[in-house]
Amino acid sequence: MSNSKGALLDKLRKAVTECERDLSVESAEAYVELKEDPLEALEVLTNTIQEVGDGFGRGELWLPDLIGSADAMQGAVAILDKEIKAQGIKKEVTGTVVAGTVFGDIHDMGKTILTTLLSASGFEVTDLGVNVSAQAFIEAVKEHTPDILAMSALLTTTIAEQGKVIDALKENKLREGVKIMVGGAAVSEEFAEQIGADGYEATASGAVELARTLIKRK
Ligand code: B12
Repeated sequence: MSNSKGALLDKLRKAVTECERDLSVESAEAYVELKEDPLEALEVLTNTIQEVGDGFGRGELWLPDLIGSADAMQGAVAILDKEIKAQGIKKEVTGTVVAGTVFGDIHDMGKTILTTLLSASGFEVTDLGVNVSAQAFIEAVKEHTPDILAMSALLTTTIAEQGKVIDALKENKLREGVKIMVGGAAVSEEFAEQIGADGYEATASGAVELARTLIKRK
């Protein structure tokens, strides 16, 4: 197979579907060497892992398939992330963000793509990682006084945590000082409004635009 852009995107698709981490890493490296847009490759990877997730949801695939596909995807994401960060290195700081995936949830990739794009767009980001308790979010808001708090949740059983964090911020009299954006596959615009977040976006690039808008409203 050639190493044209189209062929590499096909290889990335195949690598995630067939749980081939080495192929994923090699293809991402070759893609970056071509100087093609890393966001396009991330979009292909995201769509492919979602298809894998749908197969799992329908009972056609098993947890080891999900783990293998996620592992393969992470190999490529790390390389594309590095490239995006390198491209955004000289940007001025436009605002500060504390981000994390909520308690009970270990889904990492969407949150990591989000923090990478925010960093590349000039935001100073503190990434708290995954499975972040409401208390840990509160401590981080106290410590870093960010412009924006960004929370990710992928499970219908963990989205309520986002509301809990907002309530805890109110109890600690910290809510007024910070804009809150929420996202992740299980979250919707309607849910975001219901819990009193300041914004929701379905994609990480949309989230960067949202972050810029929220900063202007501060
Ligand atoms: C990969 C994956 C895993 C991997 C995660 C690996 C890792 N290190 O992240 C592993 C195998 C560990 C895993 C585990 C589980 N998973 Co899972 N997983 C997925 C899968 C296939 C893809 C998620 C992903 O990474 N997508 C790619 C990223 C780039 O997309 P994203 O996260 O949605 O993020 C994008 C946007 O949402 C947005 N975004 C993300 N965060 C934020 C935040 C803000 C503020 C904003 C504005 C935007 C934003 O930007 C991102 C880029 O555009 C999804 C399927 C799906 N459709 O989402 C299932 C899925 C989420 N998992 C599911 C399940 C059930 C589980 C398990 C419970 C399985 C089990 N029986 O153990 C466990 C739960 C573990 C836990 N406690 O968290 C279900 C959830 C069902 C539900 N309704 O709750 C799904 C939907 C699969 C399915 N169809 O059944 N999973």
